[in-house]
Amino acid sequence: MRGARAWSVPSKRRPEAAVVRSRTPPTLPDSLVKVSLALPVAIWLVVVGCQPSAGAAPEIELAWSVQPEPPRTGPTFVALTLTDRTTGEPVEGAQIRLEGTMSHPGMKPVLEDARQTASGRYEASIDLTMAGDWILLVEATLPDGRILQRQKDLPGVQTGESGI
Ligand SMILES: [Cu+2]
Repeated sequence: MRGARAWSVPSKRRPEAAVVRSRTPPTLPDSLVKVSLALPVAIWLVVVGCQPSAGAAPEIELAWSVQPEPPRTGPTFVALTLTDRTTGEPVEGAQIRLEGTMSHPGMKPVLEDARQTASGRYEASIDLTMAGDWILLVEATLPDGRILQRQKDLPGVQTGESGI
């Protein structure tokens, strides 16, 4: 008899505990749930939103274009200009590195250095090795040592003439 009782106690408790657990989330006020979800998102937006300008030379304007437009797989010409917004002067002597990458795992990024071809003008050729959505990252080390980073999306790159 004792053995039977010992067995019956846990088997009786278990369903109760399960019911209590399943009831707990809906008893939270809806507004509280919304706040608890919205707050981390808001903090993340502030942190991420601040990143590009923090130490990234916000007064330096980077303009760039790619050829062909729209871009296709194969060699892609990238022209960049750096301008100081406060003076309107071109920024000479920057070291610019381009990184082409895609959002899927296992993708090897393509790295290229740009060379200065005129005052504040830089050029590079980057090989877009696959069709799909590319992201071009530009990292420019300015003459004063600050590092400027910008990103350009190249979505939907189509297969070019070389048929890659
Ligand atoms: Cu890829």
